[in-house]
Amino acid sequence: MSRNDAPIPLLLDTDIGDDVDDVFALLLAARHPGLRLLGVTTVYGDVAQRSRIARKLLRLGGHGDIPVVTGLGRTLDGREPGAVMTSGKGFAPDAEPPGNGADAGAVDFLIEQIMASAEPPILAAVGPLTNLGAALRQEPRLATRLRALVVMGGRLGPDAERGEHNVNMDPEATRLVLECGARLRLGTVEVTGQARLGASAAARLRGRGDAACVGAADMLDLYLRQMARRDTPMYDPLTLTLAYDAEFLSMRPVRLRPTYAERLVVLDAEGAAESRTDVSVAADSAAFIEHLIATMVMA
Ligand SMILES: [Ca+2]
Repeated sequence: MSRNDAPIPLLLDTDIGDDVDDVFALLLAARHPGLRLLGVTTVYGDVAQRSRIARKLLRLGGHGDIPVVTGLGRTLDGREPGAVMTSGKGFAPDAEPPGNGADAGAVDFLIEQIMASAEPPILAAVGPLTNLGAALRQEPRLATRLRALVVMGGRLGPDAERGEHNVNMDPEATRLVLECGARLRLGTVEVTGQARLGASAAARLRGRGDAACVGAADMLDLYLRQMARRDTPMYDPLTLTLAYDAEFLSMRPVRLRPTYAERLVVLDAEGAAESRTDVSVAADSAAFIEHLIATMVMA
């Protein structure tokens, strides 16, 4: 993007609170100068708590004006996911006063925002695709109103038959998203997982950043302890860069051939000269991690 371009309007749909990478995607979305974050929606499982975590992080960072709207906890086939909350435990209060557009219904919110936006927005999803699937089912014209759909999800390559959490958890929603016809940019798990953040990054964020960065660093440290990991993949924020800049992920146009089963969506991709679907093939992880930290501490 050139310096004079207006920031791209963005909606972010997230399952923040489990894997810690959503925290970094949220702050990147709120802070990257190339983006204008219209709102955040939460999805999958304990969505009320996910919304509280997102609100608290945004508030700590001075972004309390960005609406956070609670979405669907159950999948489209009615399954109620169990509580996990690995990274968000203890971070946000169990209850808080209403306000900030709380609990207005993420599906309606997404439809309103996308249909009303003067500039076609980007919708980025970094959790299971239930909210997006429900919104597309309710308003199929969404697909033509989006500048692009950016999705962290799917697995290609030798282990493709395992699928990937975000696409597996709600196959019907995944089908609605993959078949909607919007321009789709997919950050796949085997590529976006190459970028990892560890304790040294947490220390840098704590040393140079504001209260939101300290909150992110605390959640990262807690997550690393709970998972007994030295570092952890940054699938979501690396995928989010597809909303403003393709510098960190190399993409290729493909025709996707998904296979749907219960809790499993297997992707097969065939190269295409021209396609409205691009998938990630390589990551510049070191450059991305520097970019992520620099953008987070800039505010
Ligand atoms: Ca996520």
